[in-house]
Amino acid sequence: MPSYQSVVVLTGAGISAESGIRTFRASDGLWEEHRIEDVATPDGFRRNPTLVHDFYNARRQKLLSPEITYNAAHKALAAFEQRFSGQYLLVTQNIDDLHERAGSQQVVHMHGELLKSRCEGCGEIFSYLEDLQMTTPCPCCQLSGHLRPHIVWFNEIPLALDAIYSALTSCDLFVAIGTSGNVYPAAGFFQEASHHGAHTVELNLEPSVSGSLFKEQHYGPASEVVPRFFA
Ligand code: BJW
Repeated sequence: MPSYQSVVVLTGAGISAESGIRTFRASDGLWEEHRIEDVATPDGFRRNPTLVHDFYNARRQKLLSPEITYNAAHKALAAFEQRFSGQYLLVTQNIDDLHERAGSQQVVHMHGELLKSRCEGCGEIFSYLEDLQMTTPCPCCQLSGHLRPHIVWFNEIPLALDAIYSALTSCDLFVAIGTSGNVYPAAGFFQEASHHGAHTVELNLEPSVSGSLFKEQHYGPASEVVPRFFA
């Protein structure tokens, strides 16, 4: 890899696919079994909070099960961060914690974190409570019925956008890994970086929606293409 001063990496569900976590839009993906508007929108949560809590509690159990571990792609990014002396930001759309488990330090979870909950009453964020239900009181303000997964649902504003756009405008390398490019604003990040002069690279199993617009592309499983690119 040529020398760069400032690198932004965006990851999506594809980087965790080989770790046993399902992606969203594949034929056997997560959205095949659920209506997005029921489990991943604020309106869906208002209509049926129990369904939404059950959906996320099941995914928490899966994430915490022994068979789920980080893979070579997560590890390669953590190793790159450790040896890279320039500016580096890892932005993930993923709500799992596999980047952190692999050793990544500077991770921005723009769509939230599965292992956290948030109180809609007082705004406090904390480690999720086992089998979170609407009757559980908030540990901070003691209000019941206000706890929700700390997840960015459709029509909600993603997290840390100021820091992300600031990094995008000053990076000279932007790499998107394992994301289909269907969900905004993340799907537009490569254009923002490119507009400010960055080299843009797509690493994915197959071309994403905007794959041909990246300046460089490498296709294959993340566990192979990511370690090769960041070697
Ligand atoms: C591999 C691999 C291997 C497989 N190796 N690769 C019309 C109506 C309503 C809203 C909108 C609208 N038009 C636009 C919007 C906005 C909306 C949006 O983009 N909708 C589109 C669907 C059209 N976006 C929002 O609502 C966002 N908020 C927003 O826009 O706020 C307004 C605002 C923004 C900015 C400034 C000011 C205001 C919020 C979006 C929240 C997304 N949330 C989810 C759910 C999270 C919770 C959960 O997990 O349950 O986030 S949706 C889901 O998609 C999840 C993901 O992070 C996200 C992206 O998916 P990803 O990662 O790309 O996964 P896949 O499955 O799509 O792709 C996997 C890829 O991996 C594929 O390419 C495979 O080939 C590849 N792959 N195996 C390498 N082994």
